Parts: sequence; structure tokens; C-alpha cells
Amino acid sequence: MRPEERTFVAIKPDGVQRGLVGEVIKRFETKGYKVTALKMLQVTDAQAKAHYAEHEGKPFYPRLIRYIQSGPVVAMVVEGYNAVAGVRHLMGSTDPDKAEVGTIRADFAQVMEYNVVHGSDSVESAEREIAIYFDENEIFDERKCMSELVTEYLDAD
Ligand code: IDP
Ligand code: MG
Repeated sequence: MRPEERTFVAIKPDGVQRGLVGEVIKRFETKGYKVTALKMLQVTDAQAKAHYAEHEGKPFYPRLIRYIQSGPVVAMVVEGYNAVAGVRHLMGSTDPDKAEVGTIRADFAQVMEYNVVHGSDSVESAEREIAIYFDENEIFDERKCMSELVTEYLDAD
């Protein structure tokens, strides 16, 4: 069995402004992944810099920082088997023109600069990025909630 993982996903400001939040989340949910944390926020300078530290110095870096702060983002923790690679697979390549049809970026974006969605590229990146946007107490154990509810319901009979 492949490992149960959690990854960090953000619907970027273009995705939020274009009303794609539901559409993007639906793709993760119908795949079977669980959204275990979710919030809309304005990315701060410190969060933007921490998130994209690996790109500092690249020509597109200033525009990337401006883009991620250009409006609210919807940040999530997504969990499931092999979720880091699986989410990247559903998102498609960075450049929407090279992304496979059927992926989020191929279906909803035209240019690399505004590609709708972010997903962590490794388990290590995921943990680092989750910590930039979430406290651990904001992340829920969805299975536990459900099983407790079912147990309570069954016990009530
Ligand atoms: P990823 O989002 O697929 O992991 P990265 O290489 O980590 O891609 O780049 C982070 C983000 O920076 C991309 O999603 C895209 O918005 C932007 N970006 C990456 N490369 C370029 C580029 O060459 N020109 C303009 N924007 C870029
Ligand atoms: Mg990346």
C-alpha cells in the first residue's frame, strides 16, 4: 500500500477571482482525497517569501510574489494515499499549455504566470508549507470525526 500523505494546496488568487474554488476542490474530493484543513486568507509578505523562498532571485520571482498577494487565496491541507504526487498529477504541469488535458491547469488556465493552483512538490515541502499557513490545531482528523459520529448514532439505538 502506498503511504497516506498530506499535502499543501492553494487555490491562487486568479482561481478564487474566477469562481473556480468549488471546481478545484471537487476534483480532489472526487479522487477520494480528504480536505482536512481549509481557509481563505490574504497572503502576508512573510508568508509569500517563505512559501516561494526557492524561487528568490529568478526573473519571475517579483511577479510571483505580487500574484500570490493580489487577492485572497484558498489554502488547504489535502490527505490521501500518495497525495503529494497525486495532487500534482491532478494539477498538471506548471505550464498549462504543456499540462495534460483533464488536469486543472490544462482545463482552467492559459499561461504559466496564472496557473490557478499550487501543490507541494514533496513530503518535505508539504510539511514546510503547511506550517507557513496552518497551526496543527486547524487540521482535522476527518475519519475520526466521522467514526465518532457513526458510533454515537449507533449507540443511540
Ligand atoms: P509549480 O507551481 O508547478 O510547483 P514552480 O516551478 O514551483 O512550479 O513555480 C512556482 C510558480 O511560479 C508556478 O506555479 C508559476 O505560477 C510561477 N512560475 C514558475 N516558472 C515560471 C516562469 O518561468 N515564468 C513565470 N512564472 C513562473
Ligand atoms: Mg513548486
